[in-house]
Amino acid sequence: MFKKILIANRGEIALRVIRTCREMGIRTVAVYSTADKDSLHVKFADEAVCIGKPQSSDSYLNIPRIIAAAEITNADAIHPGYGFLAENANFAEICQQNGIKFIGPTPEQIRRMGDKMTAKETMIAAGVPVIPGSKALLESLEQTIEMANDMGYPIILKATAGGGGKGMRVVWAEEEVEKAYNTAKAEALASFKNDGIYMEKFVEEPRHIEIQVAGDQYGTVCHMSERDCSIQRRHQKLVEESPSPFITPELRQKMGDAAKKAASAINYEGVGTIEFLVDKHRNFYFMEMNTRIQVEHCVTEEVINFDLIKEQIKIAAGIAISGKDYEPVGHAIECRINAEDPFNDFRPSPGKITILHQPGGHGVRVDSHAYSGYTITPYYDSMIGKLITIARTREEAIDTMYRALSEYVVEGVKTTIPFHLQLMKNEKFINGDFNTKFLETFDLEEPSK
Ligand code: MV4
Repeated sequence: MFKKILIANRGEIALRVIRTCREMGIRTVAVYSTADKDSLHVKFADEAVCIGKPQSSDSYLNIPRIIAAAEITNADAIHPGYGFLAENANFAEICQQNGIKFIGPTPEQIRRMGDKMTAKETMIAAGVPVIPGSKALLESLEQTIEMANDMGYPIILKATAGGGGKGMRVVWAEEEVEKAYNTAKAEALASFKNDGIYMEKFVEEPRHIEIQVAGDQYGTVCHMSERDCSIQRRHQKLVEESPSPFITPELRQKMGDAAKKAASAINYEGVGTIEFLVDKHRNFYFMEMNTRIQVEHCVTEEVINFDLIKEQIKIAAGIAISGKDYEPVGHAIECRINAEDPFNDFRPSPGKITILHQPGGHGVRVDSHAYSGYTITPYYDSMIGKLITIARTREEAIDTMYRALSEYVVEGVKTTIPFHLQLMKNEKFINGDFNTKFLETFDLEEPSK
């Protein structure tokens, strides 16, 4: 087992990894930017190394400085968390070249899934259902128009280097193809230095349902059920839950089997997530694979009663997994508590948290790096914490969430708490009647003055 793990991240996920390392008797090294010198991950780690100025490119994205920090502290592994370098194949490769174990998949596996057209081709070959569309990157405007006319509208153009919504264009009629083709390509080039785009039939009002998987170094894979992440706003998830209110045991087994096929196809090692789009007829299609631990991993942990960070570390250390799949027991919901103003277009609201009281009690988990006096800086994401509730039924998990949200006190910055309070009382949400377009028409009631 590793003796010392460096965490190449910050915030709640750095703290989350430190907690599991403590339980496993593994020493920890925090790295931090000057903006984070008072952060809890710095205080809770056994050692801490300042790696630069606040800007991510000077600190959490600076590969030479992170490798240097690992070398001077003698760390034998690096946990990348999520975001930053978590899906950077070059970083994983540089760790490898320096004799430091990257806790995650191999550089080849990251690359294979990072290019969306390649990932899709891999899934077709493995027999995983994908959204009907072009079999390769689009070659010209003429070819694109012809293909779109054959396929029938609406269609969607996507950047192969994209993911998470960037470089996407929906096209409803032939007259719009040219503009969409040109702007999608230009946006892809500007964002990713890669203008490759492909076409799919546009699935209207889908759900975003993802399956958590794990694979070890010996080819064994398992699935750990689904998370429903349909409650999003501009590709930012706000609420996630497991199990999905839309999924039947039969569909769970089918999607779980497809997810395992996907992971097996690349001999995936580590924990990962297969994202599916699910249409209103419960047809499901592979969308992307995330080759990292995700923000919302906690809801899965709570319904399968299992530490996914511990599993990542064990897999990286070469320990075999059992191969049995995990069924959800009870229901878990996560609300992301961000320093954003829900009454002002969710605009970031950085600043000092003057008073913080986090909820507790039966069925409540809070993963947060914040404390009274902590400052949310404008340099990184605006998450203050994740509030997770666990109960025997979805109804009870919603009731517990409403109660816990009501106890949450954050003063000094605006937060998403008022939004979540209203969502927990929304009839459609309560009935499980929602899809990825839900928040576009959600009527947030202004607070009474
Ligand atoms: C789609 C789609 C409909 N049809 N593909 C958004 C992010 C990227 N991962 C893929 N996305 C979508 N791809 C087809 N063929 C709708 C979306 C989409 C979406 C997907 C999941 C969650 C929220 C979303 C919000 C808008 C669009």
